[in-house]
Amino acid sequence: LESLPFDQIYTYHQVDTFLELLAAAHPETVTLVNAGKSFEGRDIKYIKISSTNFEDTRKPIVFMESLLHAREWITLPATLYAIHKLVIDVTEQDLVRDIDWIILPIANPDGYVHTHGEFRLWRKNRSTNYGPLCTGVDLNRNFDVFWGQASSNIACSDTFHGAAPFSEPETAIIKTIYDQYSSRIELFLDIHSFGSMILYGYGDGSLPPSALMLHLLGVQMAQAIDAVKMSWNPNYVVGNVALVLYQASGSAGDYALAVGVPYSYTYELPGHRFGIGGLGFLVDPAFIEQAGFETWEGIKTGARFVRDN
Ligand code: ING
Ligand code: ZN
Repeated sequence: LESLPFDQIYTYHQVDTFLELLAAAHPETVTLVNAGKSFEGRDIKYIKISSTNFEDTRKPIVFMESLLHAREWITLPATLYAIHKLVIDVTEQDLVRDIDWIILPIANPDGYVHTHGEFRLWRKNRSTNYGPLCTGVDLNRNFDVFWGQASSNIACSDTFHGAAPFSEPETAIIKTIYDQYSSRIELFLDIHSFGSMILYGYGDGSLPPSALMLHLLGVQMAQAIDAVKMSWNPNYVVGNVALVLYQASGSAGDYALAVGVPYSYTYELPGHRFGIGGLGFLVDPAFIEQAGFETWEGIKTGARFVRDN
């Protein structure tokens, strides 16, 4: 299991085992970090990929994360594909030599486990701190940026923002990554689905001073993906999240911008080819490897851009 076939969706435990074996087999480049526990007590682990065994502060860090939303299954193999290309089948040496990578494949393990069997379309975490009736906080509304302004204060809502910024262990863990590395993180990619979009902040529709550059790199990443995408999928749409999609506060992507990460994007990978409505979250096994392959084109483009600029 040190290398994964790309035609299936892996469980939390399979991914956990994969990461352990990967780190053991590649001690010179991969460090596995157990960053803390989810609400239900599962380990939240990320890997750091680096060609040096010390913190080379001259190197940029690319930080990417997936499954902040439990039902967005296609995002996991896309992230595992990137890990595969950075550790196992390294065809682009420069990406490992010049850049350090922090990759968190399962940001919301409790929610993800819940989608296997219990409730396939679950989105939030599994916090039971908000009364007996409704479970879960939308982790992509729980970050400390415009918190509570464009999200729900109703626990039953799918966009419930929680009691306070970083009230949830899953988001607090991501915050600690920023606290540790924010000055070196040049690119943050939060991988979601679905919609074939590359979105940037802010979620209230206001534009950061870097908006033109954010858009420029967004378009370059989108073009790289579109060049190899399935013909039946639409071209990626690039833009400010509130203008392209809807207003949203407290997101991971906005938080990255707010703490000074210059390039921060939320990818919305393509939905199921025949899925309408919520069925867009379902995964076509025939598309899994393609999703990884095409998304990797966007990731590479972003990584090289922040290295070279
Ligand atoms: N979409 C994102 C969501 O959290 C988003 C859209 C992107 C919101 C960036 C805020 C910032 O609702 C999905 N599919 O989760
Ligand atoms: Zn999402």
